[in-house]
Amino acid sequence: MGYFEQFPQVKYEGIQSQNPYAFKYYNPGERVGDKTMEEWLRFSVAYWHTFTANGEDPFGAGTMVRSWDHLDGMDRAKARVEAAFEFFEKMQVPYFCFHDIDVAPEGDTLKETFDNLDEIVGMIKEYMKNSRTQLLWNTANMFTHPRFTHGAATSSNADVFAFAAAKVKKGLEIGKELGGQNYVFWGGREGYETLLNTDMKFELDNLGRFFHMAVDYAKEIGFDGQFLIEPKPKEPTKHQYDFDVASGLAFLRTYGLEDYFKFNIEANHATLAGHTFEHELHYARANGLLGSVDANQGDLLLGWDTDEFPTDLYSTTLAMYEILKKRRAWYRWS
Ligand SMILES: [Mn+2]
Repeated sequence: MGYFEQFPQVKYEGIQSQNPYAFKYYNPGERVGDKTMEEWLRFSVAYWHTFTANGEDPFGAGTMVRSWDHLDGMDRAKARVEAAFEFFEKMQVPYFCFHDIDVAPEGDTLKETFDNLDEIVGMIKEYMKNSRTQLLWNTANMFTHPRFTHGAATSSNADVFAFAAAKVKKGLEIGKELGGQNYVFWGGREGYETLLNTDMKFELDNLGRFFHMAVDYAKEIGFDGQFLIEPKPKEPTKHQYDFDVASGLAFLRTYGLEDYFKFNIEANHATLAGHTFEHELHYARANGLLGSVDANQGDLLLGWDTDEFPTDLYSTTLAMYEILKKRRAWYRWS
């Protein structure tokens, strides 16, 4: 039995279509210049928003009702994989992405957590054999558990640094196992609230060391996915070290990492930094470091990260312009 049996496969039907389960503008096979829309856009489903997060906010409980909620632990994780690949098939989406704890529950120990991950990753790998959907990127969640309250690679606690390193090591192995095209580092709680108890230089040095260890390990195991930094200026910490593309670029150059990383630009993170989405895309592109895009939008009247679907046509058009300009193919087309 499927989770989305009542829904047909979503196909392009054009702007005249009244079918709510049809693409009105996105026609995957339609050529724009010398690429198809699908090749330009490379859509990816985010596992946490779509299958794992329950919609809770600081004021109240979750609001999302999933048909696998009655299950617990590994049973729920396995049901999510089944639902996810059914959804990918219905949407004909070429990519997906996930944090480690989106797909498998944490155990009481790191070993138990990794055993859970191994089992679920094995299941995902099996499903991928019969699916066109590939892994755009995976990442390690290093911000939800209380141990990360003061950061991961920039934590003041050496045990936390080691724990985070183990999670990234595992994440790189999973990326290799599933053929991930990128590996993402979002800062999470890599930042601070007050300088009175923060040794900023020491924390940044540790972050630089951490990334070098990740680069070295990727080389060691032959993982050739692109490393991406996803800048965000604040939330959850007041001052996040990867504030925007400019500060991220300065960090990478300071620590000799600029050859190993590109940027994953998120629209809502750009606006939280006081930039437009296209500014961040352009800054990354101008430096040859535009890697991937989290094409959401925020709400300027709220001022926090709302991760909404992009509906602002002006912003979306300018963002797409930057993406088209990035590709050499566009110049032939123009
Ligand atoms: Mn966000």
